[in-house]
Amino acid sequence: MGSNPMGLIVALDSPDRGFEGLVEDLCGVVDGFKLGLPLLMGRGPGYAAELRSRCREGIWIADLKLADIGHVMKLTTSLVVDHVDAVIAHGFVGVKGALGELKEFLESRGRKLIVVASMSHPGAEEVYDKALPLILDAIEELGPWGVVAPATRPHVTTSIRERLGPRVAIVSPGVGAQGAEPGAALCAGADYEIVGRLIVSSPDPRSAALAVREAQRRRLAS
Ligand code: 3DU
Repeated sequence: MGSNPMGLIVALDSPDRGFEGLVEDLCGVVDGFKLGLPLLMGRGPGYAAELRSRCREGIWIADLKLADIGHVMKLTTSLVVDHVDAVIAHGFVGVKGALGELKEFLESRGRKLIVVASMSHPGAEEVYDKALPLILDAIEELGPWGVVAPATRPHVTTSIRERLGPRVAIVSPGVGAQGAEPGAALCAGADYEIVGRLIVSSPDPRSAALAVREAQRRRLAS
């Protein structure tokens, strides 16, 4: 990866607001959009198609945070697979009968799998970090397009990059509302930073996104 050293993906989560205008404003300014479960459940999976019709550029990700047997993960994914480029699933469910089946399904539809390797909230230290070596074993065996790694704990992101090498895409949430500075995860080895509230809750999301980009650039240059 590393083809876009300043990747920025915007997280759209709230089920209570329409994001059509925001997507149009940010189209071409950011590298993609991540649609959260509250939004997809509240508005319905077809809302992904509605939003995407407002911006044909960038990567569109359904953040379903799947954690089930392969059969059920495929059923869930089938509701949005035509409208997005990639789907996020948890890594701890393992490959056999779970992520392996999901990956095969997604690839048969020309879509990408992104697997959570670790998370950005403080509780990730309680379980996720302890299980990280096992989760990375599963990810190595699986070979997904991308993984999720925390911007809030850049040393974890760096260790994931070192272990998995340059070919996997690392997407990194936790910038802004969760405390990480723009650019911190990119410096730690991520390809894309995921930013939600810092941008979508701003009165001027386009200016906020441009400010994040500028902060990423400065941080990478320092
Ligand atoms: O904190 P923000 O508003 O920037 O949103 C972060 C987004 O990233 C949100 O959609 C959340 O579901 C997702 N995410 C994490 O915050 C932490 C993770 O470990 C994985 C995904």
